[in-house]
Formats: sequence, C-alpha cells, structure tokens
Amino acid sequence: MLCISSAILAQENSTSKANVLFISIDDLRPEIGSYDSSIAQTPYIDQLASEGLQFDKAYCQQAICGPSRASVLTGIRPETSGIFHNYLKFRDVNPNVVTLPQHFKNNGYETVYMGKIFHHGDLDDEKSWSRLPAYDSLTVKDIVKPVGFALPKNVRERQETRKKMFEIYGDVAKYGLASGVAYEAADVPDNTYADGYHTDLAIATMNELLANQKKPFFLGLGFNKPHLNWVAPKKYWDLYKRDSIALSPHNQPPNHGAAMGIHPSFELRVRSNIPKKGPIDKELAITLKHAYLACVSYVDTQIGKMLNALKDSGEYENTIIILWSDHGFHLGEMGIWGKATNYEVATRVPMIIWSPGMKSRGARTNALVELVDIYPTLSELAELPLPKHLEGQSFAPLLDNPKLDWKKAVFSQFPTPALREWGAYPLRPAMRETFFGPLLHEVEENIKSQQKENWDRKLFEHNLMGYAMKTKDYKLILWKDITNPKASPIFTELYNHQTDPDETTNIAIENPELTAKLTLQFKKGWHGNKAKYKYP
Ligand SMILES: [Ca+2]
Repeated sequence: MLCISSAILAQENSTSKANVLFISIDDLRPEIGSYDSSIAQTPYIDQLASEGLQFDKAYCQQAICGPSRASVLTGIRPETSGIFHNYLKFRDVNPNVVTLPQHFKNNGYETVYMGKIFHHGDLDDEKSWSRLPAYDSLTVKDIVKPVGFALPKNVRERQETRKKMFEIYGDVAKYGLASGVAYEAADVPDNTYADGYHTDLAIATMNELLANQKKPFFLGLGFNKPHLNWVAPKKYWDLYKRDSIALSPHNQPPNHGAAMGIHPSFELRVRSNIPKKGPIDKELAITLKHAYLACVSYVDTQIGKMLNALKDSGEYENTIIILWSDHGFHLGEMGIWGKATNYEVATRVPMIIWSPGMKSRGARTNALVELVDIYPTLSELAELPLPKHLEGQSFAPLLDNPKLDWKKAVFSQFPTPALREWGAYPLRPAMRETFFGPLLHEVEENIKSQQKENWDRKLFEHNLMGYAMKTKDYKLILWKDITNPKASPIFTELYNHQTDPDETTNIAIENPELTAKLTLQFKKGWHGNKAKYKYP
C-alpha cells in the first residue's frame, strides 16, 4: 500500500513541475512599448510585462550573438570561457559543460527548440535537446519551409550580389560580403518567414508534448528578427507612419570616447542597398528604423500567438516564461548601425519573466541583472539543483520583491569593435582589399591619432579587450591588453548615467578619483559585486 502511494506521489510530483517557455529574440534592444519606446507597437510583450516582472536594467555579457548566447546557455562568462567571437563553438571549448536545456533534460524535462536558441554552429547541440519539433504535424497542414526573401526581385538581387562580389573580391567574398538587400516588405503571411513558421511549429510541438506525455517541457522558441535582414510582412510596416519615425539626436561618437570603441557598421554595409562608406543619409536611416520596427512588431505578434496558445492549453499557470534578447542595437546612435560595442545601447537588453508563484506582478525593477543569471534563476524556480560551474546569480528573489538591494555592478566586454571585422572576429588581411579597406583605414587613423605611441596593429586587432562595468550611476570601460592583464588600461572611459544616460561624454580624465574608485570596484569582479541576498 505504502509503495503504491509513494509511486502515485512521485508521479504527481513529476507531472506538477512547472514547464519552461524560453523565448529568445535576436538583436532586440528595449524598443518595446512597456520599456517606454515612444513608437514601438508591441501589445503582446507589453501584456506579458503587465503580468510578470520587467527588468529595466538587464545586461548581456557581450553584445554579439555567439558569445552572448554561449554565456546564457552554459552559465559561463565570455571572460572565463574565452568565447568572445562568433567562430568559437562552446563544445570545442567546454566539451562536457551541462547547458541550461541539458540541465532540464537531465532532470526529467522534455527539451525541444525551434529557431535560434544557440548561435549558428552550436545550434543542434545534441546533448541539450531530448526531441525534435513536431515537423510532421506541420507537414500535414501543408506549411512550407520559410524563406529569407519573399519577393523574387530580392532573391535575384541576393544571387547577383553574391556573383558580383566573388567576381570582384574572389574567395574572401564568402566572409559575409555577398548579402542581399537589408530589408523587405512583402504582402505575405507570417509563416512565409522563419519567425512565423517557427511559432506555428512551436505551438504544434507544445500541443503534441501536452497530448502525448507526462513530462514537463522546456520549450525554446528563438526569434531571428529583428536581426538583419529586416524582412517582415507588409502589414507590420503599415503599423508605422514614416513621418512619425524619429532618429536619435545622439548620432556622434562620445566626446573623448575611445576611438577603438566605435565601428563603421560593417554588418549593415555588406547589404547590397547600403552605401559602403560615409554616413547613412536621413531618408535611408528612417527606412532602416521603419524596417527594424516592423520586425519588432512582427516578432511581438508571434509571441502573442505562442502565449495565447499556452493560455488555451490551460498550462499558462503552470509555466515559467522568460523572454530575453541576446544584446541591444545601435540604430544610428553614436553614428553606428549595428551591435558590437560596449555602450549602453548595445549591452542593455529587454528581459521579462513570468512565474506561476511570483508575488509581484506587473512590476518593473531597476535591479542590475545579467543574462548569465538566467540559468541559475530558471533552475531555482523549477527547483532543480544549481550546477557548480555557474557564474550568474539567481534573481528569483526579485520576483517576490523587485525592490531588493541587488548587484552592485554588472559586466560586459568587447574586443576592439573598430577593427574586429565580423562577429568580433580578428580581421582577415584580405578584407583590407575589399570595400572594408577605406572603412578600416578611417577608423585606424582615428585610433592612431588618439592613441599615438600606444598604437600597434597587432595589439589593437588581436589583444585589446574593452571591459565594461555598469553600476547604478556609472559606466566604466577599461581597454586592456589581454596578454598583460596586470598592466594599467591603455585607455579608460567613464560615463555618468545620472546626468548623461546617452553616454555622450567620457569624463574619466577630469574625474581621476572617481575613476580610481570605480576601477577598484571593477577589480573585485562579478564575485565581488554580487547581491548580498541570503536565500531563506
Ligand atoms: Ca544577436
């Protein structure tokens, strides 16, 4: 009798475990209604924020896809893992690391993903996932595979650009030079493109999981937009009037800022309808921002579909939901179109959480948190043990009390944005012979003129790391030679977020005492800046 009741109890326990819906978004800065965007139309994310907890001060560990995602999903910071460009695979670096979904899989969860959760190259990590999405259900419904461009002229343009770039530059064109147009508005259904397709697939998969088995699920739904190219169905473009789209007035690099901290928008410029040097003119800039906003609303609608399906399934009250973006994005701020800097606009990310048991709903918190905290947080909320290797700190206590005194500082890093060519990767010499040449010459001259005797191409291209520390009031960026970590920084930036939230002026030089004090705080590292909170 005792055996039977224990068995029933065990079964009940396993089935009552909360599911996890893990929503990642690619390149989304907090351009969202609930984050006070004056223009973005995001009713579904806003709704989630109104029911959960919104983090207003959440930061990525590096503002580029691969390293940010590796850090989130392994729980290890780029500085520790060494994964600070897009061409390192986390399994090559850490073959036996237990990833976040793998941890859930090992603890009785069915784990499955669609879209972009890990970065390309890490995408199909077989140790992390227990099953495939419900492709068969979709096939029955005759949904075709998604496309990159829907309009034939844009498909043709991509092919022709590719051909042309290989003719001009030879083999080096394969390193991303041969891209099509930067944006598209086509009158097509949502699932013509990847994000709509993956949402349909996620809903079908969730319904299959709920119908067929009794394990809780960890379902990863990774949106590709608003990453370039900015393609979205026309109806999302139509949500915005061109006349209402304003550009940031802060379109110049910071006064006295680090010359090596500013890049010439490599990623955007490889698109075929974007100028290869010089400023992006106002008309194009407005179109680009329009395109970005259209993608944001497109993704928001897909999130609405997913959340509504979860509510319809009856599992909403039994599911932990986290929504996060891998980094922010400059839309002309500081003269940059792209990610890949140490500045606030690239490192600050939207993050919203909903958990069935949380006591505070619809609140916003200014607590400093980091994406590397997601792994321990979800583990704690799902009552799983915490693996020893994790470098984040669970922010679960904030779900009950968003006003708790929290971390003293959070950390991000990026190697020389000005000269790292692609995904923070060291420059391939042949790139200097392409249209990247004049761009690189210009930024290199800027660095030389600022850094004078410090200039050394090998140091700046390969060994210089910008370490950013964000406190409540300040952002400190130390540019250091990674081959000589004990040496003083080559250059220091300090921004006062109380008086200068847009980081327009580096005040390090005229504030030596404050800079020294913050540098001491930086030296304590993430260990020394954790929240002092003691778990009950
Ligand atoms: Ca990204």
